Amino acid sequence: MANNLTFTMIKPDAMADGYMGKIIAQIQAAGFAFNALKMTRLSKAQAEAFYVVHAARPFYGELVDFMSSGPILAAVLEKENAVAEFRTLIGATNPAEAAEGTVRKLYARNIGENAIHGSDSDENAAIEAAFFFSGLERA
Ligand code: 3AN
Repeated sequence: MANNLTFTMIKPDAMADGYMGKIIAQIQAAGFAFNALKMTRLSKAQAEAFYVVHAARPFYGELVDFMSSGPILAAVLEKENAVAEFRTLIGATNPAEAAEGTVRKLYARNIGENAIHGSDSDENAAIEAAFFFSGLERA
C-alpha cells in the first residue's frame, strides 16, 4: 500500500458512547478522505485474528473480548503520510497520556477501551485494510 493510506476502526466503547459522528467529523476536518467505510461487528475469532500480533501480551484476552463486544466502524483513510499523521490525530494508546484535542484524549475510556485504532506502519495498514475490505469496496 502506498504511504498515503491508513486503516482505522472506531472501537466499541466510542460507538456505544455515541461518538461515531464526532470522530468522523474530526477525521475529515484533519484532511483525511475516506477510501472505504463499513460498520460491522467482529466475532471473537475475527478479533483474535486481527490482533494475533498481540497474542502473547497479557491483555490479549481482554482486548479480544472488548473488540467483539459491540459494533465497530472500519475505514481506510487517505492523506499524505497517512499512518504517522493519523497516529498524531488519535494520540497515545493511554488516553491519560494523550495530547489535548486528540481523539483518544477526547473520547477514550481508558488504555484498553481507547476509542480508536490506527495502523502503526504502511505494511500493517495494507494487511488491516485487506482484512476488512475487498477491492470492490474500495473507492
Ligand atoms: P496502539 O493501538 O496505540 O498502536 P498497541 O498496538 O500497543 O497500541 O495496542 C493495541 C491495543 O491493545 C490498544 N489499542 C489497546 O486497545 C490495547 N492495549 C494496549 N495496551 C494495553 C494495556 N496495557 N492494557 C489493556 N489493553 C491494552
